[in-house]
Amino acid sequence: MLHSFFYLLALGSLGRATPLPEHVLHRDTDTTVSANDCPGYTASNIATTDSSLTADLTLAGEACNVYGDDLKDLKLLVEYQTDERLHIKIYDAGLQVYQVQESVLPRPKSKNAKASGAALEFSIEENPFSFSVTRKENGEVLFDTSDTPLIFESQYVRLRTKLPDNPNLYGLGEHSDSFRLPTQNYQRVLWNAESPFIPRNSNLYGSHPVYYDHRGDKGTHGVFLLNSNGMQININKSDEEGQYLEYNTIGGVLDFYFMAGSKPAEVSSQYAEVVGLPAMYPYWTFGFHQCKYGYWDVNYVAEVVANYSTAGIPLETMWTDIDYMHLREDFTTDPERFDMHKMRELVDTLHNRDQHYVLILDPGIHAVANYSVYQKGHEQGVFLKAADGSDYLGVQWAGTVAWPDWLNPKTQDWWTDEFKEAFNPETGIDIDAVWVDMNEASNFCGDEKCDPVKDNNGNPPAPKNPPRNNTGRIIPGFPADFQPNGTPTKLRLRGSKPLKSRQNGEAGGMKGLPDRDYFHPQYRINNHNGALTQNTILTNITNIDNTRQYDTHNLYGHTMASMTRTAMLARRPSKRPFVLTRSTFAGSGAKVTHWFGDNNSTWSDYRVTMPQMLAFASLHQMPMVGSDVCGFNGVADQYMCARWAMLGAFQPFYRNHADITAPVQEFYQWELVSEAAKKAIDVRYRLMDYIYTGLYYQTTTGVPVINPLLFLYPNDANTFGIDMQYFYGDALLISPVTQDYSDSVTFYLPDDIFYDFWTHERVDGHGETITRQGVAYTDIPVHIRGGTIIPLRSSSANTTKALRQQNFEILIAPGQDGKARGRLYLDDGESLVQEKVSEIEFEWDGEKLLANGTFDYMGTGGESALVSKITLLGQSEEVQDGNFNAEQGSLEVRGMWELSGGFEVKVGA
Ligand SMILES: *[C@@H]1O[C@H](CO)[C@@H](O)[C@H](O)[C@H]1NC(C)=O
Ligand SMILES: *[C@@H]1O[C@H](CO)[C@@H](O)[C@H](O)[C@H]1NC(C)=O
Ligand SMILES: *[C@@H]1O[C@H](CO)[C@@H](O)[C@H](O)[C@H]1NC(C)=O
Ligand SMILES: *[C@@H]1O[C@H](CO)[C@@H](O)[C@H](O)[C@H]1NC(C)=O
Ligand SMILES: *[C@@H]1O[C@H](CO)[C@@H](O)[C@H](O)[C@H]1NC(C)=O
Ligand SMILES: *[C@@H]1O[C@H](CO)[C@@H](O)[C@H](O)[C@H]1NC(C)=O
Ligand SMILES: *[C@@H]1O[C@H](CO)[C@@H](O)[C@H](O)[C@H]1NC(C)=O
Ligand SMILES: *[C@H]1O[C@H](CO)[C@@H](O)[C@H](O)[C@H]1NC(C)=O
Repeated sequence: MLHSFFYLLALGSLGRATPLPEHVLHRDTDTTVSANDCPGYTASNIATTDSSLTADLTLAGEACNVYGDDLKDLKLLVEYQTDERLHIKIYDAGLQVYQVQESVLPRPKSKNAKASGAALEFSIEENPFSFSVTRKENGEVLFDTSDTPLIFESQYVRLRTKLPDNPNLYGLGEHSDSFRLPTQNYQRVLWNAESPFIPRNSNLYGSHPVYYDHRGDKGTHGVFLLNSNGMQININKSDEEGQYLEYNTIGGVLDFYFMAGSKPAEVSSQYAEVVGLPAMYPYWTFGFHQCKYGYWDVNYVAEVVANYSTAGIPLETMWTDIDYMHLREDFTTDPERFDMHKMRELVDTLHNRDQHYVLILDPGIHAVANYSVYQKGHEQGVFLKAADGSDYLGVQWAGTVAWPDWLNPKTQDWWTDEFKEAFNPETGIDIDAVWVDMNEASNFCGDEKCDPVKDNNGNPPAPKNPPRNNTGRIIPGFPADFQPNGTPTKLRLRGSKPLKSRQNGEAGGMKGLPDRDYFHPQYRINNHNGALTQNTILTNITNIDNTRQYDTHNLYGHTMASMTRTAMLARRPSKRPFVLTRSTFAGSGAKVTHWFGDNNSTWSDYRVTMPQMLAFASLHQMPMVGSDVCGFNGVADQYMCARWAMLGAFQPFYRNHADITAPVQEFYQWELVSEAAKKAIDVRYRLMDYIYTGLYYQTTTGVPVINPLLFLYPNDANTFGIDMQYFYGDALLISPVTQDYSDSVTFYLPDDIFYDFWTHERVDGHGETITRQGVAYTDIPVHIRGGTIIPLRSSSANTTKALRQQNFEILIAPGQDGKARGRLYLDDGESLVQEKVSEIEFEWDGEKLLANGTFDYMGTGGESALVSKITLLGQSEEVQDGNFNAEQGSLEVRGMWELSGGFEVKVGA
C-alpha cells in the first residue's frame, strides 16, 4: 500500500522527466545523430547443424554511438529447442553484457529438435544482418528485422520487427491498458515502479516482456524477450515505416524465445515451458479475503471478523497491513495495539473457526542498532552495499532502511530464520500465508541527492488513531481478552539466536559492462516516475554477485518473493506456500501470486481488472491474481462496490482491501453490497472445485484457467478485442455490467449454444451482441458454454472447509453436436505433495454421462466425494420424462454416485 502523501510527493515536488524525441539525440550543438544512420552488423562464419545455427556479427561500418558505444563483435545463436520453440540469442562476443542469472530464471534445456521438423523457420540475411521467423505450414512471416539496422550499444539495444497492419497483439505487462494492445503510437515501458492509481499508458509494478500475436486462422505465436533491463517497446505505424514493434532496451542482450502455438492456449503452454508452470495454491485461498490499511488495533481486526460473521457473509481469511508492526518494523508487533498474546488468540480463534490469517512484510529493514532483525542481517552481510562497504540506505515505512540483497544466498538463511521465529506456531504468529509489498523497490528517498538519514519523511508515521483497546461492544466468538472488561496480557519480546551461513557459489561473466551512466542513460525510457532512480534503489548499487541494480532492478520484487516462498516452505515444508507479491517478473507465477496494486475506487479501475486479470492469467502464467475489490484508494460507493463484489467473485484471487485514507468498505457496510456479496460468494464457493480443477490443469499443462474469448473462439475476429467479458474456467462466460451506474449491458455471444447460468435457459449465440436491461446491482450475467460439464457443490458454506463437506452436482450443457465434456480434480487442498488425487473426466455422449479417470481421493474428515444430482440442460417438453423441470428446460436425476470409480448414468428416456 502507499500512503497518499507519497503520491503527492512523487508527482508534485519531484516532477516528471520529459522523454527525448524519438531516435534523435543532440550530442552537441553541431551534429545530430539518428539511430537510423547506424551501420548495423554483418554476419559471417555461419555454422549450422540439424538443430542450430551460429554466426559472428561484426559492426558493419563506423560506430554511430547514438546512445552509448556500439559493440563491435556480437554472436548469434539459433536453436530449434523443440518443434514449437525457437531460441534466438544475440549477445556480445566478450560475454560482459549482463544476462539474467540462471538462478533467477533457469533456462529451458534445448531438446535439439531438427530444423526440418520444426513449426518455425529461421532465415538470416548476412549483409546487412537481419533475420526473420516464418511459420512453415503457411509461409506466414512472424518476425522480420530487415527494415532497420540492429543497434547494440553499451546502454542501448534496438531491434525492430515489421508486422502486418493492425496486428492483434497482447501482453507486455504489467499495464492497465486494453488487453489487445493499441497498434499506433503506443509505448510500453518496463521498469518496475510504485504506481499509485495504476496510471494508464505507464509502467507499473511488474515486467513481463512477452507478447502474443494472434492472426486468426493463420495461427497465434508468442515472442518472449528474456531481458530484465529497463526498456521501452514502441508499437507504431506510419506511412513511411509501416506497422512495426520496436524494442529499445538500455542494456542486456537480445535473448528471444519464439513459441509457435499455433492456438493461443498452446502459446501459453509453450511459454510455461520457458518460464515455468505456475505453482498450485491451497484450496482455501479461493475463499473470500478481507483487508484494510488502518485497522489500527487487534480488537478492530477481531471486530471486522465478527461483523462479517454477524452479517452472514462468509469470510475465509483476514489480513493485516503494516498497522500490526512495532515502528513499522518487519517481524515485530506493536506491543500496545497488537499485543502478542492477543494476536495469538486472534489467530487461534480464526483457526478454530476454520478461518485464516495473513500478514504483510516490506523489504526495507529499519537500520537501527537495537532492532535485532537488522542487526543479524548486518552481521551476516545480507544488505546491499554502498561504495564504502557500509549498508546502502533508503527510506521506507520504518524510516531509514537497509535493503536485503535477494541475490545473496545468505539472505535466504537470514530471512528464513526470521520467518521461523516470528511465525512460529508455538510462540509467534501462526500465519497461513504472507504478503510482500513495496518491492519494486519503492524508496521514499527520491533520488541520488536524498539523504536517507535526514530526509526520512518523518517515517514511521505515528498511527493516526489511538489504540482502541475496547469499545465496550461484545465481539462474538473471541476470547475474554477481546471483550469488555477482559484482562489484557502483555507480550514477551523475542530473543535472538545465532544463525548458520552458507557459501556464495556464483562467479563468472555476464555481470554487465563497466563504466556506464547508471543514473541517466542517454536513451530515456519514459518511466512515469521520471529518472530511472526516482524513488527506487539507486541503479549504481552493486549486488553480491557484482551485477548492478541498473540491470537487475526489475528482478528485485521477483527475487524477494521467491525467497519468501522458500522461507514459507522451510517453516511448513509439507504445505503449499501462498505468497502475494506486488512486484513481479517473467516467471514469478512459478512461485507466487499477485494483486494489481494500489488501484482506485472508480468504475474505470473496476473495468480494468478484467484486462489485467486476462493478461496475467492467460498470457503471463500467473493465474492466481485479482484486484483490490472495491478499490484501494478513493471512496467506494455502494453501487460500484456491489458490482465489484460480483465481478471479483469470478476472478481467481478475491480480496477486498482499502487504504488508510479511504473510508471503510467491508461488504457488510451496506445492505446492497451485503446482498451482492452473499450471492457472489455463494456461487463462487459452489464453483470452487471447478475453478480449482482449472488451476490444477494450468499448473500441469500451462493451459490457462481463465480464458479470453479469443482463446476459445480463435477464428472469430469479433472476439479478438473483447476484454470486458471472459471465460471463468473454460465453461462460464462472464459478461458484467461495465458502465457507471448502469443496469444494462451489451455483450457478445459467439456462434455457439449457451445456457443462462442462473435460469438454465438456452440462449443461442449468433456471433452478435445482445443487450440485457434491468441487471440489478446484485446480479451478473453468466452463461454456460455448450459442450461443457461443470461439477459444482450442491450448496455453499461459511468456510471452504465446510464447503468440502457438501456433495457434488453435475451440470451437463450439451453443445451443437449434443455432446459435452468436463473434468474434476480432487486432492486434500493443501499438501505440497499429494498422495492420493482424483482426476475425473466426464463425458456426455447424448444419452449417458460417463465418469472415467482416476478415483483415489475419497476425502478426509467428513469431506464429500458423492454426486447427489445430475442436471441435463437444454431439454424440451417432448422428452416426457418424470424428471423434467419445465421452468428450466432441464432433466434432473438424483443419485448418490460415489466418486470412487468410473460410472455411467443414463439421463432421459
Ligand atoms: C509513432 O510514429 C509517429 C510518426 O512517425 C511518431 O510521431 C511517434 O512518436 C511514434 N510513437 C511511438 C510510441 O513510437
Ligand atoms: C461492527 O458492527 C457494529 C454494529 O453494527 C458497528 O457499530 C461497528 O462499527 C462495526 N465494526 C467494524 C470494525 O466494522
Ligand atoms: C529502539 O530504540 C528506539 C529509540 O530509542 C525505541 O523507540 C525503540 O522502541 C527501540 N526498539 C526496540 C526493539 O527496543
Ligand atoms: C552511487 O552513486 C552515488 C551518487 O553519485 C554515490 O554517492 C555512491 O557512492 C555510488 N554508489 C556506488 C556503490 O557506486
Ligand atoms: C480516485 O477515485 C476517487 C473516487 O473514489 C476520485 O475522486 C479521485 O479523483 C480518483 N483519483 C485519481 C487519481 O484517479
Ligand atoms: C453461515 O452461518 C450463518 C450463521 O451461523 C448461517 O445462518 C448461514 O446459513 C451459514 N451460511 C452457509 C452458506 O452455510
Ligand atoms: C476409461 O479410461 C481408460 C483409461 O484411459 C480407458 O482405457 C477406458 O476405455 C475408459 N473407459 C471408457 C468406458 O471410456
Ligand atoms: C483502554 O482501557 C484502559 C483500561 O480499561 C483504559 O484506562 C483506557 O482509557 C482505555 N483506552 C481508550 C483509548 O479507551
